[in-house]
Amino acid sequence: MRHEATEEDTSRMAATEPTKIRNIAVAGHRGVGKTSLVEALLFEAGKTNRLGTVEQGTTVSDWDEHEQRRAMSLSGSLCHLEWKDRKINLVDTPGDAGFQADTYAALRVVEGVVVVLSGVMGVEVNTSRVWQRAEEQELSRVLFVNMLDRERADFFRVLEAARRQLSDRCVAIQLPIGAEHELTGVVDLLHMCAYMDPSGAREGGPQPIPDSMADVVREHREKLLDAVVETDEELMGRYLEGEELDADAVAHALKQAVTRDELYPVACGVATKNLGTTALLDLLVEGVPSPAKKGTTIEFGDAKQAVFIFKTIADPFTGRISCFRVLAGPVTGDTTLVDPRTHAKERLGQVLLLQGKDSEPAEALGIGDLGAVAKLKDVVTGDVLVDHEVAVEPPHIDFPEPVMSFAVTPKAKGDEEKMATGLRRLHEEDPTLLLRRDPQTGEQLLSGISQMQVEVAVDRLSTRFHVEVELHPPRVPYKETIRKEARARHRYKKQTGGRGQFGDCAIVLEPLPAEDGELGYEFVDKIVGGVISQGYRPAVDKGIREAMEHGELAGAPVQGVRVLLVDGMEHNVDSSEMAFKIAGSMAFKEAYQQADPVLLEPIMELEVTVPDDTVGAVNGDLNSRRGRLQGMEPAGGMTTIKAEVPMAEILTYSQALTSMTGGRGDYAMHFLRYEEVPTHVAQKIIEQTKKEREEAKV
Ligand SMILES: Nc1nc2c(ncn2[C@@H]2O[C@H](COP(=O)(O)OP(=O)(O)OP(=O)(O)O)[C@@H](O)[C@H]2O)c(=O)[nH]1
Ligand SMILES: [Mg+2]
Repeated sequence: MRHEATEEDTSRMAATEPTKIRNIAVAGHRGVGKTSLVEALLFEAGKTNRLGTVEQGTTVSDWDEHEQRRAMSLSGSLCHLEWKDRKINLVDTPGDAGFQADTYAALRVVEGVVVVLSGVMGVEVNTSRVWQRAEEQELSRVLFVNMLDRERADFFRVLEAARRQLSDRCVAIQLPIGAEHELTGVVDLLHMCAYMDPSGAREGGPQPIPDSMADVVREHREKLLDAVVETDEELMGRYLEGEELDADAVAHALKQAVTRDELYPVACGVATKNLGTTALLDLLVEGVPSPAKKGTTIEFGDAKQAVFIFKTIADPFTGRISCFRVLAGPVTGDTTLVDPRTHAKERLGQVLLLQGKDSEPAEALGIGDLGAVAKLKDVVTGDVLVDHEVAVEPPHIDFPEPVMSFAVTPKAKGDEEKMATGLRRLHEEDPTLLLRRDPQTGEQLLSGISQMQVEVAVDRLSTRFHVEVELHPPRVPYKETIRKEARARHRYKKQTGGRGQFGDCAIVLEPLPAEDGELGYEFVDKIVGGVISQGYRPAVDKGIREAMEHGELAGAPVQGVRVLLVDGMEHNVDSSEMAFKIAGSMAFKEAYQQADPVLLEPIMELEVTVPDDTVGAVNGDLNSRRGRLQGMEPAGGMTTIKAEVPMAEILTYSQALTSMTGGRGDYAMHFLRYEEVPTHVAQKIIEQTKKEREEAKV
């Protein structure tokens, strides 16, 4: 259910009315000019006095030092501007696959998305992903074909690609005048005017459309009108009667169509020259719904005040900053809300408006508005805060799963706690960055979506938390199991003076088939006639479990075993739990050797998306990594390859993929099942373990 704002909600405070707000995420593939576009929009609207650049690290939204060093966005950035009496909140999102957590969270708090495309590359992997997400959230979308000044840029080719690959309801609302280095301006097909290239200055206001454009403008204006009137019966009637439709009437119908996701207008320009921003801003105001029109799907029960936290910035000095959307309000400073997740009261000291890293205090924020607040106690991204406790289900933000892990160690001994604290703070900022201890290997594992994401975390640990750490490939969590039945009997006996030790047990090992893909363990007590008394039998089980923690082949845990305790003997003075535990453990080790033990390894399902011309190389490489091809799906110049690959072979896949595809490849993987390691590979692992054990002994 979408909650719609009513007038009464907003009349109490000097907050911006929901009808006058536009919440827009700027999203798309990596490096298509999203940050540059946000910079240009802020500049055109008079929020800044100069057009910053990504190269020089002077943009409003890439304010973080690591973003500036890498010349790319690493997290979402909240900005706002005023245009034609409307407040436009912009969330600049990162395009890199490793940093999509913020992008996905941002899509929960906006009504509209400006999907930015490169005029050269067109629809790319992350363009489609973002599109898909926006589709799921039923968000209104506007496309912006950027970089039209670049060599080989072609607006019409990209328009066709978008119509083919994203939706056939994409329709041009602007056209470029000229192309590549001869691009001189853009035409606004809605208001039938032109804007000439301001070369980085403010745009100079509407101009007449050059005569040379007459034919192509007529053709595309007709397509636009056809598309718009098709969604509006009344307008269709007037149009068919030959009436000249004015821009307001068309804009009104367009907004309705964009609101209902029936049309996706395609705008264009050059972000770094500030070309196309006036027409785009007009379109955001006139063509994209406000929170009053579209509202939110996030639940807040009957709360009179409610906010949804969509982003957390962790700073060691200023503390935690939480960005939120007002669900019910207005919300002012000095308000106390409650977090139903923790039941804790959270006091909102000062409500802030963010402009990249800068903030200014706001008196009140109304329904639908986006803002921030500092120093909340236990709030995490995804929480809903309300004025009184209501049972609400916090929205599920379907963050991507971490796919790669690195073992992480501090360079200086004793820095373990500092490292863990820093990583916990970074996890608050980016929920897809996880630190956990591998129960099997004991290593601290830092997991994320891409290697770069993990490396950025390491850089941030150094600059923000002053801990230097090292990354290592993690150990593969091997397992061991048995292939056949075996039996053994062990008598543990020490009877030299005083009270001795005596435990004796006979066991049978059997392979235990996996249940739902999980290998288990079962202990079956088959003792008859009480040859071992009841009290000692669990000790045998315990001894066996301990022995199974480190199998004899490669020290990996043993699973998939059923143990039958079939016989034994006890001594009425010398028997003890300890003696039976040792006997159980020894009997297991003896039987295990004869039960045809094998090594198991995790198999991952891998999905690699690469440019068509690299498919051969990528497949060949997967083959050499013991990969098994499951299928290939080409779409729009890219092919998605599905394969099953042993985890051990893709621990360092990202470097290989980058070099094979020139950085244009992308992959994701998840755990599938355990499989037996082929003998020749297993042999090497077993020998390696042996060597390590011997070295450890010396
Ligand atoms: N020629 C040209 N270059 C552009 C244009 N827009 C952006 N660039 C350049 O392209 C590069 C990437 O621009 P960004 O604005 O960082 O792109 P982004 O989409 O924000 O990138 P990520 O946030 O890392 O995904 C920078 O070097 C920009 O200067 C454009 O319209 N024309
Ligand atoms: Mg960016």
